[in-house]
Amino acid sequence: MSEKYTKMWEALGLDISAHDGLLKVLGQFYGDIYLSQDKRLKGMEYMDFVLSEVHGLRIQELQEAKAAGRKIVGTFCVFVPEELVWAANGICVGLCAGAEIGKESAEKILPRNTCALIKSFVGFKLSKLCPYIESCDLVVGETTCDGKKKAYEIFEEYVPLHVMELPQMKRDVDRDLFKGEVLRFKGKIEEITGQEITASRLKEAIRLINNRRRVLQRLNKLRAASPSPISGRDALLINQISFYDDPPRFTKNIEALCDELEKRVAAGEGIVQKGVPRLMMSGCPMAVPNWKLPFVVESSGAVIVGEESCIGTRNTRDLVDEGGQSVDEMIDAIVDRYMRIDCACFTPNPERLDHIVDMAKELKADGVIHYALQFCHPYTVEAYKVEKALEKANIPLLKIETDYSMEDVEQLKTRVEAFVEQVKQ
Ligand code: BJ8
Repeated sequence: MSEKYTKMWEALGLDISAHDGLLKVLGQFYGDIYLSQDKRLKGMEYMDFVLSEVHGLRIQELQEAKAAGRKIVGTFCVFVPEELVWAANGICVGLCAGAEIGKESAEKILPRNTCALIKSFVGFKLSKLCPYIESCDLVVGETTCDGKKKAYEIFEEYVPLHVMELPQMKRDVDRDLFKGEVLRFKGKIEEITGQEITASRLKEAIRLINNRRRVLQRLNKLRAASPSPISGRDALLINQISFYDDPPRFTKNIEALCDELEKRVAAGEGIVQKGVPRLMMSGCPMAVPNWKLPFVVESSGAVIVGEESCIGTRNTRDLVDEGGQSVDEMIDAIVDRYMRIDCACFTPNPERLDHIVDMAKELKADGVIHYALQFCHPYTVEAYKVEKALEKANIPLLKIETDYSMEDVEQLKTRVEAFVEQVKQ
């Protein structure tokens, strides 16, 4: 891919030699973790292709769209209502932040005890490694955790940034605050695109994004079968790619993959034997290429059957009601849908505990692994309540705190293997 796209990357201002290094590591990592799997679905070839072109073809598509006058909007949080971007003929891309490659640069301006996700997006920008950030006409931040909130104050020196204020609670007054912020975001999007968000365009955008959520819901239902018909790694990858691929093309390809899954489930075939321990992940989002823990889990004799995470069911569980006719009604429907997100940044956050327990039961999970990035206060602190809720439901839990480095892989493996043995009994 490298030579073919070098000119484009140079034009975007990337550090070409560091970027080549990143792609090389990513390719090796992908080969070891993904291509080495047995009994993979044919439909995963599309994902392999998309990932192999992650900084190539998709970026080229974005450049072509920009040349045709469309605007690119990058986000870091599932709280940003992307429907508004698509309704203004913009393109929304989730900026990934799942690698530690720019960590040293990030630590020059951020404290070392900042979570890996924040260091990653700052590091990618400072090290000139991410063609997505460089393609963005606008980056959207949000006041979720303190780490992100304060990092955006610095980040705005480097990118055109719009920060949405998000509530911390879910009272009527908080909904009003969020609605005000959604309207302010709508205004910003209309300003940068020069396009008015009309009722018909917004309706279409709501359907577009709902359809992508629907197909991921279908995938989640199918993978709940026993034996599990798809590896957790592959399902995570599909969720990760959903953040930056073209929505209609993605939806079409995942429908085809689900058709294949359906046949597998009907035939009683699995990616693993029946009886292999089924584990559910819960916690912080795992952005591309953060595949460390899923790989450790699935090479320790277990299979992952679901992710209670923003790169997982938190982003796909709820649809925007499609019944609204006017822009006002549709904005209300968007606000209602997004206010149901149960991020640990909320206080109190009992919905998340219920979701975890319900999901673990529905998936017939033998145990839950709570995954938190080091220094992430919302999730590490909330893990206490998660533990109590699962204890009450008699579901075993393993709490993991880690980052993006490979240094703790052996230690993680030992702990996960012991947990797998425990849930087998
Ligand atoms: S809605 S989970 S995507 S904020 S891991 S940066 S919380 S210190 S990512 Fe998130 Fe939106 Fe919530 Fe989802 Fe802070 Fe924690 Fe780091 Fe985090």
